[in-house]
Amino acid sequence: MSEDKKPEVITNEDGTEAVIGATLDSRVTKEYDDSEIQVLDGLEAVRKRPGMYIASTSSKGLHHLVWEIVDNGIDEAMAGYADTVEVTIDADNVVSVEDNGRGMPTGINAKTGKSTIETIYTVLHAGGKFGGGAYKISGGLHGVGASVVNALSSWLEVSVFHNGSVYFIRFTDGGHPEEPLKVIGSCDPAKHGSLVRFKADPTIFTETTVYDHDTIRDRLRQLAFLNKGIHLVFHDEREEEDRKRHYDFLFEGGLSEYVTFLNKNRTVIHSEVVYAEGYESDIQVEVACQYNDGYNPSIYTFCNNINTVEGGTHLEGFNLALSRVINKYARDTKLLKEKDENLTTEDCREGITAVISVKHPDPQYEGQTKTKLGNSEVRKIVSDIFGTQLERFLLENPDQAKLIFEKASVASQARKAAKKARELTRRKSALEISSLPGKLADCSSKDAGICEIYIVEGDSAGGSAKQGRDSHYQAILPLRGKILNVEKARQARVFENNEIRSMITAFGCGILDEVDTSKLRYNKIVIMTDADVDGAHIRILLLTFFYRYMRPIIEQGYVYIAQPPLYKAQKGNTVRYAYTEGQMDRIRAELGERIAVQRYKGLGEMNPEQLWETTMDPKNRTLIRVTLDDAETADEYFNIFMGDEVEPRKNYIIEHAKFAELDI
Ligand code: 28F
Repeated sequence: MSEDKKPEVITNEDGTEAVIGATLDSRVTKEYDDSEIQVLDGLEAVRKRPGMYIASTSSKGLHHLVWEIVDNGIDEAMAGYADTVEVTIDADNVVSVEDNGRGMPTGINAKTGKSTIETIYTVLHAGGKFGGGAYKISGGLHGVGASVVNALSSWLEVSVFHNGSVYFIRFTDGGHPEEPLKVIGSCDPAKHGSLVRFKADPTIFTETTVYDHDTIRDRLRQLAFLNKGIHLVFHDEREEEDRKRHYDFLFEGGLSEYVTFLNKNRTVIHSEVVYAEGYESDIQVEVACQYNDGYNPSIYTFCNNINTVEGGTHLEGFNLALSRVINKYARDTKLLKEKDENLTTEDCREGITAVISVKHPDPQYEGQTKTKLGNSEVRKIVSDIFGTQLERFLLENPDQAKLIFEKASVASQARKAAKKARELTRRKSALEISSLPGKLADCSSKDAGICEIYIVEGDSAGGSAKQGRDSHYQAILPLRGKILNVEKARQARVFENNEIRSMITAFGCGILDEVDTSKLRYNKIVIMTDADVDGAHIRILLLTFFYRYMRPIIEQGYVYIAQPPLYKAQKGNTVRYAYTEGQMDRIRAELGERIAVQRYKGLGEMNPEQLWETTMDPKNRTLIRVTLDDAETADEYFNIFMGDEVEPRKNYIIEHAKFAELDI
């Protein structure tokens, strides 16, 4: 880590200059004036079609409300005017967000004739992001504006603390002000900032208005890592036993601490985190990385605090610098001999944990989910700033440099071996139909749009599934015993594994960077395992394989988990199945005492008809779709479950006793 390093101007190879070891001062020189707001539209449209503004009205959309208001506080903090953003969730799921910034402007807006605050909260797209001028850098992808939050709230209150006065306005029923903004009292003249409280409208968020503690905690912690020096405080005032519910996240080390956090359950191969920061033009860059003994890279990229899951030019700049600098260092120090080939980027990324964050005044996003950074100038800026500081790290820490080189060098040898193994697999799959695995009971339809494949644990359950299925569109692939833990195996071994080869050929979509989901032979890939700990383990092994080798099939929602029943209850001719303990209790209450209850220990105990009826028949079955909201969380799960460290795994299972129902 760079301790007390002085900022310094470096000259890049092409003569351009960058400042390293310093944070860009992103204050704007121009003062905001109350006329700078564009007036576009009213809030009714938002209530009519909330989906157009917040993507969904499910739990995800509900959390968007919080992110929007938090982002506004963070913007004020990023601009250098606030150092704390505090989030509180009250017992009744009322959210409060407060910052200690300048306080929103309390004057009158020339165009609307109303207070700026009323304008910001009632006019669609009114705000610095669209009006321009208030902030150089603005976080948040949605940028839907505070007015959308207001529109979708039963009530919302804004308080501003400024020059000893408390300004206040309250909106009800989707954004109608009760009264204009007014001073309602006085406060300590030293106090300044903005406070927003709101209650999500349950008639809009019909699924739930209950916030998820972990989701909010994780995002606030992430924001604290991404914005060093800013406190992100979280109070969850809702009742919950045995749980710590207050957090104050503050990371002076920024991304350096983020990488340490991400590597906490891993074995690192060198002691210090490589850290780089600097800026060029108006673009701020921060990068940290450290290698562990694993085989997969875990690289997270951000632009303006948004997780750019599809990568982009900042990631490209990082990749370029990483291999360029490591190869140059290895050549200069004769670790790489003249006859040796260069290490590839992939070699240099094996086992790396890295976080890349850029802050850009005018980000352009591309890609399917608009989470790929497109600004081309960023590539070189990241490459220059990270490259310079990585090179220094290697020169100043020769012992660690050697460990890093050796890691990449072993990866390079393994890559060459893996290539041979992959070519074998590929040749096999090129033979198409004839090479489909022998164990696969394929379906007769070739229409991928209706076809499903059940991955079933064990031959006996596989037998029942084969007999019970609708063979027109349901294929069965039985797996024997536990499958390989790909988290602990190199590619070469992964591709030698028979169960894994079977899946690759059966699915037909390819692997790694060659995955093409349009070639999938099935529209649903269903994991069907016993409802016990072993079943859960096999499931997580399968998901780990999909996550590491076929991530798009998870991202695009092709993977499902079947839910076999836990109990069969019978009274006379009435047969009922229970999939949870709670359901069983209800069935007991309904059918009364004299009932025969069978507890299923495994799928194998069900006859083919029962298995069809309870778990495979689209009319009755429940499939859980596996989703991947947040790669970091998923990565953490897979690492905890599949990594070497036993303690975190134990703790995790204790903490999440119901992990069998985990919806990753
Ligand atoms: C709890 C959420 O929303 N904090 C905010 C400010 C400060 C200013 C501002 C906000 C200009 C054009 C909008 C103050 N003084 N926390 C927050 N703190 N907005 S939001 O300006 C309003 C923008 O449209 C502010 C001087 N300049 C800006």
